[in-house]
Amino acid sequence: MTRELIPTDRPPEPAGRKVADFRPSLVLGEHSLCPGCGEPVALRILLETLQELDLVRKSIGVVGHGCYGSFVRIMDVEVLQCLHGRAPSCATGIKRMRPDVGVFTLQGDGDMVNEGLQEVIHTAARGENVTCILLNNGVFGDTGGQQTATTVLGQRTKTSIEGRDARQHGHPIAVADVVASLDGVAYVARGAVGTAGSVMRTKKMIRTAFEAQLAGEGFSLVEILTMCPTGWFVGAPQGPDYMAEAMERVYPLGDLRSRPLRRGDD
Ligand SMILES: Cc1ncc(C[n+]2csc(CCOP(=O)(O)OP(=O)(O)O)c2C)c(N)n1
Ligand code: SF4
Ligand SMILES: [Mg+2]
Repeated sequence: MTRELIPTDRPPEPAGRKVADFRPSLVLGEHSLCPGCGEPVALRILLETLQELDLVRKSIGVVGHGCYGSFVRIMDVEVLQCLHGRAPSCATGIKRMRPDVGVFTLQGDGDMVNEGLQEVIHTAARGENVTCILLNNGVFGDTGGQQTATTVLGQRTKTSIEGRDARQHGHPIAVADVVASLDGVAYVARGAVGTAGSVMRTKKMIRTAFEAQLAGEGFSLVEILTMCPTGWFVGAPQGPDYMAEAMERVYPLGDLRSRPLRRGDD
């Protein structure tokens, strides 16, 4: 088959923007995360939201321990890193001392749902006016891909190589659903970063969570499903499909608790 070529009378223009130009302006250097990892995408939409809400110099982040910790030294926002799982308690203290700033946590599933489950539940039940961001990839990525409390049944991990089995390992904990059931909670949602559409919807969720905090409505949580091809034993290009088939079935996307309607909202 012969291909018809489109005639041109001049050499191509150089690209208006190169891939490197798309780095968010609040990221000052290189990170060390794997190709195909979903965490940098989640970080990007979080940072863009801070910029869009004019919160960059009026916010403090509390970061847990996980692969996303690679961003602590290169994110141009105020952050502190606390003990594994303890971010919601540190955020509580900061917000009570500085109610004028936006306070958020950045935690993985191992950090929030294993090491620090009681922290997030109590912080939510107290209705602390902070925003927690959970990056859920179903593994302890940073330490080699071990099973966490959110690993779905049948999922292979370094410590459940035959797949998670409910009789041996118990059932996964859907922490966002638990938190959404508590009084004192203003907004809970679950998004993902596997497709362009889900990235945009998740960014809107992050914005809604911060808006709830700025309006003083109480606790907000956004869970973000993120690809971890390294920990899932799949190639980087297969990450989004694996996530949709294995995780989104168990953790459906969408709002789990909507902000209360206020006068003039509808
Ligand atoms: C008290 C304590 N236990 C264990 C560790 C080791 N550790 C550091 S990062 C990490 C994995 C975190 O996994 P997750 O929160 O899911 O983040 P991910 O790396 O998957 O993004 C663990 C277990 C630690 N630093 N402190
Ligand atoms: S191990 Fe997983 S979570 Fe960690 S950087 Fe690699 S892909 Fe991302
Ligand atoms: Mg994890």
